[in-house]
Amino acid sequence: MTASTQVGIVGAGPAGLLLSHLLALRGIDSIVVENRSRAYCEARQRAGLLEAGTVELLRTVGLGKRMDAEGLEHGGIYLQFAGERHHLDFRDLTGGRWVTIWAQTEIVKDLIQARLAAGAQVEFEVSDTEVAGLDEDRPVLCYTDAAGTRHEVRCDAIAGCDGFHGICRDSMPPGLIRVADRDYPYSWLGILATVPPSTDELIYSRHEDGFALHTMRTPQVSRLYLQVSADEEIENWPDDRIWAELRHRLVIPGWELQDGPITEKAISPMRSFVASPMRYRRLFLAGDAAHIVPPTGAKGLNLAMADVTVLAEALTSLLRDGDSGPADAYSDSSLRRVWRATHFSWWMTSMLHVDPDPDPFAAELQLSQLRYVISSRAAATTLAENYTGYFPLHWS
Ligand code: RFL
Ligand code: PHB
Repeated sequence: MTASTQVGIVGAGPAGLLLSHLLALRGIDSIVVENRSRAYCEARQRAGLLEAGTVELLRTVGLGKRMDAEGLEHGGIYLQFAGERHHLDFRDLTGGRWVTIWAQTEIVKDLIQARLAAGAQVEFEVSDTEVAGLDEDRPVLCYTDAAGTRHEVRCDAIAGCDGFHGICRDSMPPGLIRVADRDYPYSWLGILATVPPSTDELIYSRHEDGFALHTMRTPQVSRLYLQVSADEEIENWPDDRIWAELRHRLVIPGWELQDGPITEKAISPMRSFVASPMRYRRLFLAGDAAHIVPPTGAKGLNLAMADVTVLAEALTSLLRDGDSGPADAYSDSSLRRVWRATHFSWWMTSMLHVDPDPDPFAAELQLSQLRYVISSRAAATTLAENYTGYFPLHWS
């Protein structure tokens, strides 16, 4: 089957779905192809923390209703080390900026519902996705649909929003992409538990036995993470052991961690990865397809949504007005934001995690940096302005 559209989008994660939504607001047609099922995309547990700019964007484009009713606005975080907990007040430090807890699963549900309600073509459970004809003016997106029919869709542009393991990045000509990356010598074990959070705002704890983070999803559901070794296996972590280790790394006098049934647990590696450029002719990469950050800075989802906000404007100029300037600037301008977030995520990760090889020098540097962050307004402001989102997003 052959067809044509303006923008072919690979991947129905937050990047691909939001891009399709934003393009529709500008009157541009797209198709989204996704190799997983709708149910899988809506249930995949991942990010939960949105920068103020991401929240405002979602409101502006008509996706803020449930987020405004059910999201949890936080004006700061707790930083814990050497057995003490300290509060950083983002509103005070940044002139009023904040963050919101609103799960990626909920954003994806709202986006899928909005796209389908608008009559958009979103194809789930496709296979053998390919992008071809990249040296022509109209590249082709090929896929086999859930019923087994092969499709070729001619596009004015293709957006690779297919995550870190997708096919679009590797479809670029050999030698074009430069990669800068870093693997960290530890992983995160994350759980979702049916128990009210034991804290009003997130707790980032550097403990001599490893990092721990207490975050949340709703007033009834907690999300917590533990630093574990890079080759750790989830079978080694029965629920009792997880709660005992969380308690050990998070406890301070006068505070208790409530536990409850664990409904989900998984281990994720920690990695920084930046591919550049994010474009070859009419193929554009966005989100995790182009870059990965370790989750300590809570930047991955925010970066994915920022990329496609810039890309939607660039594609609108290119396809509606015939102006290629913003498309030509897309990679460089996105990479400036990406590298700021990459540095911030690396810095937060390095400051809070314990090296598996004992290193007293590194440990003292971490503690000194943490003492500096909680005692110097300038240092605290650096953390706060990066955490709440340093680069403003523009969408009118
Ligand atoms: P996604 O979400 O990976 O979506 C890509 C989609 O493409 C599909 N796909 C294909 N479809 C068709 N054909 C192919 N050949 C395909 N190959 C792949 C996939 O099935 C998938 O549906 O990428 P996107 O849209 O760029 O979104 C990125 C975010 O998901 C990611 O950056 C965040 O989840 C990262 N992250 C966090 N980010 C934050 O901003 N704040 C956080 O608090 C935060 N916490 C986290 C996180 C990531 C985590 N993990 C598990 C990596 C916490 C964790 C534990
Ligand atoms: C989350 O809520 O899953 C979360 C929050 C902050 C982080 C990482 C993950 O730094």
